Parts: sequence; structure tokens; C-alpha cells
Amino acid sequence: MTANDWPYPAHTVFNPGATNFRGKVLLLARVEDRRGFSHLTKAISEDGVGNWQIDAVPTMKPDLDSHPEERWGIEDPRISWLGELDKWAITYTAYSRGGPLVAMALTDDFVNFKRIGPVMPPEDKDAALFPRRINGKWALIHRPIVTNYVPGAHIWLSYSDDLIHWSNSRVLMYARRGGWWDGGKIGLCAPPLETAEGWLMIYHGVRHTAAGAIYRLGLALLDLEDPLKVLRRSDEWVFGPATPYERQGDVADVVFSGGWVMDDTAGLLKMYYGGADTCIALATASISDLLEYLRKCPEPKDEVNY
Ligand code: BMA
Repeated sequence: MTANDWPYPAHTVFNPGATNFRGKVLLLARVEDRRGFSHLTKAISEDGVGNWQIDAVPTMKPDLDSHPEERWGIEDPRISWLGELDKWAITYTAYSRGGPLVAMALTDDFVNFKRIGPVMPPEDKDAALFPRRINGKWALIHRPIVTNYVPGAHIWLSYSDDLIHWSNSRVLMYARRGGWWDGGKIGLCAPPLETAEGWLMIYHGVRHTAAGAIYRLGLALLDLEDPLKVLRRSDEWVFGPATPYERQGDVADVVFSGGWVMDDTAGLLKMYYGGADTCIALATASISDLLEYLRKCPEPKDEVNY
């Protein structure tokens, strides 16, 4: 989908969250208006490929009266189904005057949203919840940025009893350095997916070049009961900008995924992503291929030498 498919004027549509919803696929797209601010709008499809039914008006707009931290828009949602609460949690970037932060909202119908509000202060984004408690706690992956001291944008994990208060924060995965495809800056893409072998994690890595940044995706596998234990991490990226709609647009050479849905009968993972911050695209992979690939990836014992 592009802005041309949208039922109301929009500059770009990209970086959607995704979930299975009442037997269909639901995307919550980031829609950027001509001021430059984003809101979220849902699109629903029977097969997750075509014939998208898009809301005629924005589904979730910044709520400036109660949530001034949403002043410059809400961006890049991730959707996690929380079976325990019978609700979906949406984690998104609220672009505040003090910088981007992680905010959270709950819904059971994608019509009404109950905001929990900011859960991580700036600068922090690329957050998603695990779908269930782990050892009695909710767990959130997020990506703060450090500009002084030791620069780098690494992926962190924090825990909570109530989804509101977060603590026990630890680095889950360091960005590599130097020439690596994920040297300097990494961030979670879609929410972690539970498999028999571990939590499947997909993340973006940014490589800064003379022509600008390249956003590509890599894979990792986390221990089911202690996700801080990274069992596998791909040395190589597995998905990068290749087609014209990934290479050209508002921000060239970007693939950025916020959601995937699993088709259990076909064993197929459908990954929805933004191309060049301008369109929404779909890529599929067989889950068994991904796990087989990860089994051959190294155990990341050697992080200090990245
Ligand atoms: C990141 C996020 C994404 C965007 C990407 C590339 O920092 O803001 O929304 O797709 O940059 O521009």
C-alpha cells in the first residue's frame, strides 16, 4: 500500500504493526501527514495480501490534551496479543518536545484505545512486549540511545509487574561496531515470536555510509525462560533494501518492520514492513527455514570483540 491507496489525504504510509484479528490480518499503519506528524490507521485484509479495508479516518490520533508527549506525532507501532488480559498492547513512539519516547496503549477492538502513557523516557523507541509473562513478569524490549560517554544504540530488556512500572533494565544485545552491517545502531522490529526453540527476534541494524544510512534486518534467537540469554545471532543481515520501492522514497535504502503474523497451517511468517519510509510491503518466509538458518548461526559469546 501507498498513500495513493489511502481513503484520505496522506503524505506517506509505512512501518505498520501487525496482528491476527478475528480471523483476518490487521495492520496498524504509521501515516505521516503533510505537516510531518504521524498517526496510526488500521487496515484489515482477509488473506493479509490484498483487498485492504482501510479506516476512513485516523484510527488513533495523538491525544494532545491528555498526552502532551504525543505533540509531534505517534509512530512505528508494535502489536502484542496479551492472552492473560484478553487485549492487545500497542507500543509506539510518542514524539515529544523532549525527544522520542516509548508509550503504550491497550485495546480489545482497535476502535477504543486505553493509554497507559509513557513507559520509557526519551530517547527510547523500537519497543515491544513479549506476549506473556516470563517468570511472573511482563517483559519489554526497547532501545534507548546514549550520545555521551559510550555512544551506541543497543537493545535493552526491562521487566514489570503491572505494565506501568518498569525496572531491572539490562542490555539484551549490543550493536556491533566498525564495518559491521549493524555497527552503531540496532533496534527491535516485530515483537518476539515464541517457537519451540526460543523467541524468534528480528531486528534492524543501521550502517552509516557516505551516501546515508542503510537499514537492514537480522535475526536472533532468545532463550524462552531467560530472554537475556541470546542463543543465536546472525552475523549477516537476512533482508535489505533491493527493490525500487525499498531503495527510493523519503528515506532511501530503508526496510523497517514493525510486525509479522504467523500462518500456522502453512508454517509461513508474513512480515509487514515499510519501504524507504514511503510504502507498506510484505515479505514471507517459512518459519522452519528461519530456524534452520539460526541453528547454524554462532552463539554470540564474543560481544566485546564486535
Ligand atoms: C528510524 C525510525 C523509523 C524510520 C527509520 C528510517 O529512526 O524513525 O521510523 O523508518 O528511522 O528513516
